[in-house]
Amino acid sequence: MSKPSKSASAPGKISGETPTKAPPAAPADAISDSFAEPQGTGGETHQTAGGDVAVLTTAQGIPVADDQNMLKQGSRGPTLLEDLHFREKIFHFDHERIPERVVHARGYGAHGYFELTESLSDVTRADVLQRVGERVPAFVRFSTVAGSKGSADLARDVRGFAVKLYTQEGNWDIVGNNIPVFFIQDAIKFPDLIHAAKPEPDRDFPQAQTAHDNFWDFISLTPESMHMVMWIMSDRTIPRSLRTIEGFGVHTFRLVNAEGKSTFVKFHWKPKQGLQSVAWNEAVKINGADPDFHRRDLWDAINAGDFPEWELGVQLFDDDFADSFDFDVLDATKLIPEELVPVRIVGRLVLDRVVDNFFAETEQVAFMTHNVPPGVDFSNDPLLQGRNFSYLDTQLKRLGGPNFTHIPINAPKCPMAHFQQDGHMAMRNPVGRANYEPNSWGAAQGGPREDPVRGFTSFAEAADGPRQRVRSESFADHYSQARQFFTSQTPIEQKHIGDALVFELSKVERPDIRSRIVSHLLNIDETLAATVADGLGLALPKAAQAARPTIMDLPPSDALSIVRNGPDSFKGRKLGILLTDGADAAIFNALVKAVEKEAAVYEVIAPKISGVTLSDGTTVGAKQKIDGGPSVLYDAIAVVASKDGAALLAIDAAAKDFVTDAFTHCKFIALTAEAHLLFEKAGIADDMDDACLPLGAVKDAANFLAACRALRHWPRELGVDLDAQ
Ligand code: HDD
Repeated sequence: MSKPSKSASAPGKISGETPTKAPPAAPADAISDSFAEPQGTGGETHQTAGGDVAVLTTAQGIPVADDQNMLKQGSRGPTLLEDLHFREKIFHFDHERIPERVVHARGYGAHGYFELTESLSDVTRADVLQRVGERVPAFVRFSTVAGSKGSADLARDVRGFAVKLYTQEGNWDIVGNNIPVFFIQDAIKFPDLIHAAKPEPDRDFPQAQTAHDNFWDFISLTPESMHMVMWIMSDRTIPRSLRTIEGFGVHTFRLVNAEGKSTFVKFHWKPKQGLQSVAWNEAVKINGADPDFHRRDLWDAINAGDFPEWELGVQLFDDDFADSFDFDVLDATKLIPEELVPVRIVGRLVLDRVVDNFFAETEQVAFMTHNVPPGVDFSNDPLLQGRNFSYLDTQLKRLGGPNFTHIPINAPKCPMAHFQQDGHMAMRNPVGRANYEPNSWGAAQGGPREDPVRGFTSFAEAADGPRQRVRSESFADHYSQARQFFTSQTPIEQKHIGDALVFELSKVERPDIRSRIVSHLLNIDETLAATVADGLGLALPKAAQAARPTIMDLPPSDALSIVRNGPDSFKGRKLGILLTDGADAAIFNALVKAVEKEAAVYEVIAPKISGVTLSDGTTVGAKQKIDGGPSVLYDAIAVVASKDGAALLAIDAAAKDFVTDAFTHCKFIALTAEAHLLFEKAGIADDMDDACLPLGAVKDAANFLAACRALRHWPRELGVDLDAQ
């Protein structure tokens, strides 16, 4: 039976519609309620068609008798213009799309909550940061930056990490990325950066990639981007999951307390799942095997009750620290190492509910950097100042009018009262005579009125100086923190940075652009520059002229490495079990038990999607047929095969790829003795190492899952990478 909508008891009214008598400050609950139940289309307000089934109607509520045929004169046409149902249906369909975001077009969102675990009442008056244990609703949208809405999830790209907290003092948006720095220092360069990164304008390719001339041309002429370049060439831009990325507010913001005292702050989201990325060769293959890899992973995890969680951390510092720091805290191409200013954990963000409707929530959500509650304020970072204009402006184009705050996902969940009115698609309309302030209509003094105590006040920073277009001298060091990032990486991570640079620059057609990048690398790390030059077959150029010499001895920071910040369990990770008919039932069952004990998940991959019959006669369903479930979709693999099953796998190209890819991507592998034949025929039997474990007895399953906690066996990589030989 179809679920009756809220409006079922009020015939003729679309669910979510605001009653005409609603006060100007419609209670937020009335709006958010429309998420609580699926939005009706009005159809269910009519009597049913022969029982329980709701009658199909037009958007005007007119019952429809035939949804299969247009209205025609005779049986073979012509078609008649008076066909109101056809015209309305096609009219609406023709207008279903809204412009995709100019950046961060591909994204995926989920609902949850933020809970305060440590009060910041000493440094801010923001209500949401006062009382430990209190929760506010949250919505998070993760995204890639350069690709269009239909691009693949594993593009090498920065990930957006935009958080909307529905506080009692209005919406607070922390619109961040999974990288704590940015390409540019001044917002006026943003259109240039994005034009250069997006597909080239004459040919409209490449899609969702920075591996092309325009991007590297711009970068090579923009030395301030070098720190960010180190981050985007690291594995941070090919995360294993949206659940395994960090988030950063990037800019220096302010917290302001009740006395008007300001403290600088940088925001961090730290994943409880630990940091994890995939290998580049793996990312390329995931994009083909499952372009929705990240969104599916988030959807599946939340629906399975494995709710991803992040800690909110703050780095707090004052003017004295800012003055003593080697770099300008207003420069978004710099970070503050955690060793200098520790990250204080003050809250947790949990995502526990997927959306009901992608368009209504994830597509229409509007994040704006200027959405901050009283007690949070901006710094003079020129990138942040520019963003504060751009985000409001872009919503007008994207969402079609000034009333986008009436869309439930964007509506605050606290009381609202103002005199903004009319405009396209006004859903929340004031009643009564007064639409201006001050007025003397109504009870009391005819509110709503300002509140100088509770209301938002800007930090009273004094500013002076001539009006000019300049870049501050204090922003001039472009290489020191790039070097610090590089020296903070483990050897395998350093290797991946070199590999990524060689890959990207090998897609650049103009040798002078390649060479210009290497000239910048020389100011960062000479070995890296030499590796990249060698990988490109390029003579080492002269180092780029630097506005400031590189500080060579900034101390490495462990917090900047992914490998050093991984999880200590296999929880939430996925084991792929390649299973054949006649496979040992005891071993399969032991594997499943060990997976469940580790709070991990598994999928069965089989020669046929109908599944397999095990040695004891039990049948097991398959999630994937072998060529639809390549090993790149799994964190570790096990091959549980019978003798006959292994013989069949050994002549199957997809099965051979399954094990060679897993091996190349440094994954942990478990296999029964019979399955060895597959590894022989795949050509990897002789190279098998400590991370390839036997499944000879039931107890081996638990040992294998324990080994998987290390996630990858990186020492293997040098053995299989041609470049490294
Ligand atoms: Fe931006 C979207 C993050 C610089 C202009 N940005 C957007 C989103 C994220 C970021 C996560 C997607 C929000 C969503 O899911 O809807 N942007 C950043 C970060 C930056 C940054 C971390 C640097 C620290 N952005 C930046 C600058 C400008 C913009 C300098 C312009 C002056 N960004 C936009 C935008 C977008 C956007 C055009 C496109 C869609 C939207 O805003 O709502 O306004």
